[in-house]
This record gives sequence, structure tokens and C-alpha cells, in this order.
Amino acid sequence: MSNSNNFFNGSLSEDWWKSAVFYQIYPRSFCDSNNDGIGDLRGVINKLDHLNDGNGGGLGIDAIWLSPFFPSPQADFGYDVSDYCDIDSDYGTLDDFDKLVFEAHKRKIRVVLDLVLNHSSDQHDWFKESRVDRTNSKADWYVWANPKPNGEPPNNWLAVFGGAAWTYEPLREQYYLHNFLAEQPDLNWYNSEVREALAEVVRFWMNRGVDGFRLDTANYYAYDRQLRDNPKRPAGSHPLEDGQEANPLSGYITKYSKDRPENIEFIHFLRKIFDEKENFTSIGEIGSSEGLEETLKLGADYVRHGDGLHMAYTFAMLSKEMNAEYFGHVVGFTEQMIEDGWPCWSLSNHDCTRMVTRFNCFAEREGFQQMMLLLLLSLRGTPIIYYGEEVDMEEYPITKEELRDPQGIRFWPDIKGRDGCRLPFPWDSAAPNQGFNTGKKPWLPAKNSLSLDQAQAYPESSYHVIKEMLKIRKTNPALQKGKFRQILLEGDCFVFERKTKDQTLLIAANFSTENHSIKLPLKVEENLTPQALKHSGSIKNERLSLPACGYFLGKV
Ligand code: TEU
Ligand code: CA
Repeated sequence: MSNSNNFFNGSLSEDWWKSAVFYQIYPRSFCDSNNDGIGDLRGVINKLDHLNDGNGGGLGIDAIWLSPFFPSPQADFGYDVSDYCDIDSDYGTLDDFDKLVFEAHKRKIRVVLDLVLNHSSDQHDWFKESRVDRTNSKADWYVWANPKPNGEPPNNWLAVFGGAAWTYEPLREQYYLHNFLAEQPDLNWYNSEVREALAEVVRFWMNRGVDGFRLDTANYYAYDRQLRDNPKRPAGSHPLEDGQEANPLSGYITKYSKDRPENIEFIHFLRKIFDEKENFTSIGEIGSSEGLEETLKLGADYVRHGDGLHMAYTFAMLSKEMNAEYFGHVVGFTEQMIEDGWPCWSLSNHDCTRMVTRFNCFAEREGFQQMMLLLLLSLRGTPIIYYGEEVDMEEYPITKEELRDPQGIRFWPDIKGRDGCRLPFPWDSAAPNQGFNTGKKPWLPAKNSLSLDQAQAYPESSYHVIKEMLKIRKTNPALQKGKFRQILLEGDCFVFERKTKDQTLLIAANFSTENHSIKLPLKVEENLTPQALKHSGSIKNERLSLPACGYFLGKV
């Protein structure tokens, strides 16, 4: 296949990822092309025009991040990889993948893969060999440790998905570390052979034409080599992640099992390989749960000085809490910490409660969702839209029988797991399974209240609001690269400016259930608010009137 990067010609700039709008696809749930109940790569190809047809049609997305589709026993739906350089037969073949890259590039959509390099599947050949004895060629590729004299695990570390982070292997009479499931053994990043093997994985996909990686759990690679116990969390302090209170892990500060200061060296190692390819990018998932400022600071640490990640995203906006003050604090503190780094924002993903449900979007709930999406697209930093936000996908109240997610299975009913935010994309209200496939029962029920055809037929839908805003972004450089400055925070309204040499834009949002009228310190010359937006602000006599969950964008 010809070099599909030619499609970008002169439009290819070194920091394309700073002005790009990303869209996360969960391939298992996007589109099922062969009607086996599971979304696949051909399904993604079939639906690329929805994202961007290359001729001004579709939403206008610039890049897709695809959750993992590598061979996997699916213990954690692809985040347990048994072969890093192939495609799981559920999802297709390497030929399908090449076609996907070609078809995406043809439409000027860049392709970002999700690399899970902290751990592999326990069915990976490396681990199968490693676990057999203490002398094989992969013996040190995972994190092995002797039991305590009483036979217990080496320390008190707990796994995110329940129980000890250690599982005993009788063949070696040792425990191995797994920060997630026992089926997801942590790789030993301190071993240089492991690093080289992972570097080869990175090059394999770079050579196949991908434009960047999302790095799963990029703050977990290093662990404390003395294996010290994690300290107990002081009473009264809370983990940041919504819904994790019932998880025993949140009773600990995980300073020894992850977030190690030396982890940045492994990131530097990866960055050198990423720099082997022109215009390559990376987004690390840096999910510290040690409070808001700590997580933002940690995220910033990973992206400064041009030798770490290109971008990092934290869990700050994946919170349950959302109001003008919280939003302003997250954005302001990030701006303060990030220096020469570049921010990256997302409001939801495949691990957290859908935004509409999480923020308890009141009254006309799409109003709040649309305001949040427009804010996401107005901030300094790269926005990531999660599939389905254009059709206001809500959290599905999963039943015990329908559960698929190992986290939900383990902690039910205290933590209901992540299936509710991973439903099949609703393409067509009139078709079987909302057009996800042609009738075979999907892996999770197809049950969103709104479908794409309905959203397209309704002029004030989130679909039209996003599409219009992406056009506005393209023609207003201050929205892409302008500096950020907070203007005011009052009455649950947040007002800020984005400014380049040639353009100043004013952005305002009302997080409250009441209308607000704000005296602006700047004169707005032109209203640029997307016309599809129902809850939009307006200017009269130098006052901005903002309806409940209203948004305003204007040229100063
Ligand atoms: O998530 C990392 C992570 O910390 C989350 O698992 C989070 O703590 C949890 O979902 C709380 O609900 C990444 C992936 O995004 C996730 O899908 C994987 O399960 C996990 O890593 C393991 O690879
Ligand atoms: Ca399929």
C-alpha cells in the first residue's frame, strides 16, 4: 500500500496534535461489520465518514484514539495483551488495520493506538515462559518476589481490580506483581531486555503508519524496588476517582506501587523512540488519585521540557464534581504548572460514568453536556471527545446478568463497573441493535435513548453543536493556540480569554440552573457562538446574559 502519509502533503505540521481534535473509539462497541456481536476494525472503516469524510462532511475530527484491539484473552477487554504485534481475530487482521490507516489518512484523520506497556496478559509467551522457573530466559521480565517467611505476599500492595496485587506461582515458589487483574502481570521495566522488546513493539506500529500512541497507565511502569508497604490514607482524605470509595485500594496512598519519581526515566526512554519518527505524538494516562492538585502536578511533570510525553491526561475532569469554581481551579492550576508542556483534556472515557449521568445534568440535560463539550473545545490544550458524546450517550444501568467488566463482577453491587459507558454506538433508531450490526445480540445491550439519525434530524442536537464548533475552531486560530487567561468567576459562571497576536476571543459558561447577567470588562465585537446551541448567551449594553447551562463565544 502506498505511503498514506502523502495525503497530508503541506498540511502536515510538526505540532499538528496541538490543534487537532481527538475522538476516542472503543472498537468493541463502535460498529460490528460481520454481525458477530463485537465491533471490529472494518466497522470502524465503514464509519469513518461520520467522523470526517475529508471533504467537509462528518463531525470534522482530526485524530482517532483506538482502544486496544491486539490479541487478548479479553480478561480486561483488550487491556490484557497476549501479542503486541498482531490483531485479535475478534477485531480483524493486519490487512484490515493497514486499510484502516489508509482510509483514515485519506480523510485527514490521524491514527493513535493504545499501548498497554505496563503489563501484558498472563497468556503472553513472555509470561508463559517467565513463570515456569527462576532461570529461564524471561525469568526477570516480570516482577517476581519471594513470599514473606509466613508465606504471605511480599508487601501490602492491592490491585485496582480487587485483592492483593500479588499472585503466587507454585512453579517458582514466588509471587508476581499485578497492579490490575492477576491475568495482567506487570512487566519489569528495570530490565533492559524488556525495554528493548517494548521499543520494538513501538517501532512495529510506527512503521505501519500510526501517528501516535495513547499510553495506558504510564505512571505505573516503575515500582519501588525495595517493595516498601504503601502507607494508609489518613482518615478524611478521599481518592479523586468517582465511584472508587468502595475499593479497598482507595484506603492507601499508592506511593510505592506507582507514581515513582524514577518512572520519568522510562518515559524519556520511550520519547527518544517516538522522536525517531517525524510528527509523532503521545498521550499518557497519568491517573494519580492523590487529590486534585497532586494529580494535575503529576500530569504536568510528565509533559514539560520536551523530553517526556507530548501530552498527559489526568482524571481531574473525570470527576463527579463539576461547577465553575472546580472547572476554573483545574484549568488555572494546570496552566500554572504546565510551563512549556501542552495540556490535554477529556470529560469521559471507557473507565468512567458517562458525562450526562455523572454530572447529573439537570433540566434539559443536553444543555449542560453541550456547555461542557463547548468548554472542552475552547480550552487551551488538545480535546478528546469520547465516542457517543455527539448523541448524548448516557450511562446504562447495567444489571448483574449483563455485567462484563471484571471490576463490576468483582465489586458488585458496591462498584457497578464500566460496562455502562461502553454500550454499542447507536447509529440508526430504526435498525436492529440501533444499527450497530444486523441483528446478532451485541456484547453489551444497544440501548441508548437517542440515535445518530435522530440527532442529525434535530437542529439543536449535540451532534450539530460539535460539528459547528469544530468548523469555528478551524477558522479561529486563537481557539487552537491562543493563550489562556481567566477573566472572571462569579455566580457559578466562568469567563476566560484565548488570545493570539491577531485575535482575542472571549468564552463564557454558566454552570448554574439560573440565568445570569454579567458585566464584561471587554467589549465583544462579534458573536461566534455556534448557532445550533439553544442555551446560548447574548450581549446587550456591554452585559452578557447567560441562560442556565449557557455558553457564549465572542470576538473581542
Ligand atoms: O486504566 C487505569 C486505571 O487506573 C483505571 O483502571 C481506573 O482506576 C479504573 O478504571 C477505575 O474505574 C487503564 C485503562 O484505561 C483501563 O481500561 C484498564 O482496565 C486499566 O488501565 C488496566 O490496563
Ligand atoms: Ca464483529
